[in-house]
Amino acid sequence: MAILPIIVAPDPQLKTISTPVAEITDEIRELVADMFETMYEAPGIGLAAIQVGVQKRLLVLDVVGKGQEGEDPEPIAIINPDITWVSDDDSMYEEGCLSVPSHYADVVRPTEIKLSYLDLDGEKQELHADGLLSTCIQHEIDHLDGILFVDHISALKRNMILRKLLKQKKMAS
Ligand code: K1U
Ligand code: ZN
Repeated sequence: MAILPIIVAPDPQLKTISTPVAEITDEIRELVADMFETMYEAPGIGLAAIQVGVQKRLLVLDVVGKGQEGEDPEPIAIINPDITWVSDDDSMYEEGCLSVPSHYADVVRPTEIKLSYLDLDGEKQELHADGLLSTCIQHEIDHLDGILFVDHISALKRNMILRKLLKQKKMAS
């Protein structure tokens, strides 16, 4: 297993639309294992493949363990997700992102969702999610469509955050 470098915004790769996984191979299983290790080490509660430079519709999450000691991990790997239903009511959550480090903002999303996806055995699964799980899944699926949580906030706040990140990148290079 390996800890993979996480791409930080602004970066054109984070704006790309990822393509469906055609076949669940050993290479995909190895990528998933590396993504879990990267997510827990960060620490984070989710990670999309594009954040580690792989343009595939694949994400991992664990909102139970939250990367903290004393909590039993509940890792979920989600391949080719398809949101089939969203609730009429919305919820607000202060989101963060490993690709937008040290910045947080309130984002409004549907409270509950239903989705179908493939698990690592290629079996179709259905999931009804609410609370943080629902928020995190929607955030990660946004990544697969080239959308960051800052795209849900005002242009003024977004540009301020992205400008700061760009300045940090320039200073580090
Ligand atoms: O970069 C990512 O997509 C992961 C992101 C997921 C997320 C967080 C909050 C709302 C929606 C989606 C993170 O994991 S940011 C870090 C974080 O939230 C966290 C880290 C350690 C413990 C608890 C939370
Ligand atoms: Zn993110």
